[in-house]
Amino acid sequence: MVKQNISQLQLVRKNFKPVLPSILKNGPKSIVLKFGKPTESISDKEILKKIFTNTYGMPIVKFIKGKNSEVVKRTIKVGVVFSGGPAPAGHNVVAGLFDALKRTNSKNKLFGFLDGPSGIIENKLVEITSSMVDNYRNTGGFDMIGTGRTKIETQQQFEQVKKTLTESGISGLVIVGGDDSNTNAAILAEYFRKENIKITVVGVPKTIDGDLKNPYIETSFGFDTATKVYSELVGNIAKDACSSRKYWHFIRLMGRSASHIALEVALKTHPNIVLIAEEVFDKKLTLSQIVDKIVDVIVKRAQQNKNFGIVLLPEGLIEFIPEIKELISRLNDVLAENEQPINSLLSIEEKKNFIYTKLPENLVSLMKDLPEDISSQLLLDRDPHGNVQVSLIETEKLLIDMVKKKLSELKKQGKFEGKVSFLAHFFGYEGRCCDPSNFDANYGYSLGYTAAVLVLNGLSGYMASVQKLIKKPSDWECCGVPITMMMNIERRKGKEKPVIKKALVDLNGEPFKFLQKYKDNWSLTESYTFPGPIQYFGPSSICDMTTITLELEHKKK
Ligand code: FBP
Repeated sequence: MVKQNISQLQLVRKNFKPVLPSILKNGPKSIVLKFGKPTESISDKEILKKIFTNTYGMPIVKFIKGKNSEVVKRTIKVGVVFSGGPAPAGHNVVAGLFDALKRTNSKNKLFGFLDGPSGIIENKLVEITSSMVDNYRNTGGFDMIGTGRTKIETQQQFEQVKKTLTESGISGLVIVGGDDSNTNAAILAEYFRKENIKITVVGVPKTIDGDLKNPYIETSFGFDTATKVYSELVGNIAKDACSSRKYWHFIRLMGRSASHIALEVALKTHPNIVLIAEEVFDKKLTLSQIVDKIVDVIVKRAQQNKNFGIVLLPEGLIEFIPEIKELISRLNDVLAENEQPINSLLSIEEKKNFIYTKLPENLVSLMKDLPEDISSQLLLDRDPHGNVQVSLIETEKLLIDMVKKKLSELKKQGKFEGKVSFLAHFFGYEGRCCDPSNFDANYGYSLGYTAAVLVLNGLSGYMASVQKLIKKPSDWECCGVPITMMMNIERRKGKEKPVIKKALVDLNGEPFKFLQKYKDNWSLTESYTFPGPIQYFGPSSICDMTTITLELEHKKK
């Protein structure tokens, strides 16, 4: 745990009181549950039914007003853990959880597992006190208890988790994480049911990437704040580009698989070019076709004497370019199947040569054609969930490299005359720990409160859900959604695994359609907008607004 030094802004901001949805206002004692019909997973129903024999098909649980004396009767110890990358408002989730538990019974206790899921395995926990919570209200980061990416998957790890929780008398566990971590929550819930152990596991949807969403999870907390931070930075760069008129800025934005961040930032800032990975995949665009498209805009702008511009790309783009997707997928299998021999080789050259012997010829030559840095970055360790660490792959530099080559070819052919300079940027870590926007502060706090209601009522294998998010927070609705409903089977680390399906950018959805309508106009003009920093004080129209994505997605509902 890191000691928190408080800035002037945070001192004032500490007093911000998140607005609760009216259903939560009188606390868990005043909420009764309404159970819906049995549910189904989105696909692979039969396989998932067999894996989740005890928790598959549970109903959605709505919160309605009423007296619930059951939750008051017993005292309960609950553990909370952050899992995966930080996202703004994590501390408000803990605050909401803490306040709801204490309000129900002042003897209820909340414990924080340190440094992510490994804290549960290694039995590292602290009791969360009111002074601790007060210190972190409305602040960014996960530093109150830390986070990590350990995946709880082996039988031994399950047993260690059981030991930690049962020995400390913890009967509720709240996992604050993205799709992989919430998948873990569902697996743990099933394990405890199977073992007949009364421990309730509940998930909270977190990730700046915005890809944990579905009809019940309208957005994950953190997406709003992070995209506001990136939009401010992109707007500032656009202003610089208009002022000095001499650089093309290639800006890679976080978003490991889905391009929601790039799309939202584009809607907020109107860059000349934004690459949406899902569109690239859908249109089966090759790397060189993508480069041609960028070059086309650069050449046209140069003809207008505009040798500057803004290109946005999601970090996940690299995985969606069909030929590279195939390469990564084969590499994943080769790396998983040959862990030992590859680890025993010392130099990257030796590793590459070994891997070439395991790949088909076309992929070997593709890999050899990539710049050295990029092909080496493709071999970096996968995260514990088997994902390529795209935040470490410098796709913006790859594109700049290829664009430069293409422009010099055009120059040689006498088809291009301009002088173009390029700058590469990556915005990711800059946005994950910002103090939450009003939206995220309210949303995170409400999710924490909702998770407490689920835990107090013993609803294991559920994810906290707060809906109707484009309304004012007092009108938001709360419920519990069975995690198995969001699952399907996917190939991970060379094996078929049950996982929550990631929500990619919907090419028929309103946000993408909106982009399509304006992007040609943005490419040749300077239509940039400059969103400026997040505002915490001032008119509600500026301080409380949420994402354009959420507004467009819900405008027709
Ligand atoms: P989560 O899915 O865990 O929320 O993490 C999102 C993210 O910020 C991605 O955008 C990024 O690729 C990744 O984390 C970086 O991971 P790390 O923190 O391990 O470098």
